[in-house]
Amino acid sequence: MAIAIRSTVAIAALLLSGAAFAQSAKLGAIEVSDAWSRETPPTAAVGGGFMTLKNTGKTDDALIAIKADVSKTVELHTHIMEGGVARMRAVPKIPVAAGGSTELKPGSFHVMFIDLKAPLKPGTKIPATLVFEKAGEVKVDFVVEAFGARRTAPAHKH
Ligand SMILES: [Cu+2]
Repeated sequence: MAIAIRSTVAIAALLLSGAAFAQSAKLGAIEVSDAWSRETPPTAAVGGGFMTLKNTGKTDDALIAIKADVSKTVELHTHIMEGGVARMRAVPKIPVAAGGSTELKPGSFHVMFIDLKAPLKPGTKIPATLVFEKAGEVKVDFVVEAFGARRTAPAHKH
């Protein structure tokens, strides 16, 4: 019981801090951090997933798929400018260069949860499995944040 209470407090503290959403997973050369999503209105059919992918190895890798039960399908997307209009487009993979990192963020590469089974609620988590070309599968939880809660620029380090 004491443990359950303590962990609830820890989660609340994390949410209130607004910065350190310490969702981190690692497999081989690939590190996944700061996986987050945004709450959706009741009528929304889609939601986005964002995170930072780091490749500490010497070989280029790429995110090639993602599995999650939160929606009927999940796609990898990017944003492109077409005639001055920003559009989303599905991509077969999101590259993570050797020794580099790729940020999935609004207006750029992102994960798209399509045909949500239920609205995404702040404070909940979306369990998912990322599939990399070389590193294989990495499990990660996307933390759902309240709409407007998320910074648009990288967080300051304290
Ligand atoms: Cu999209």
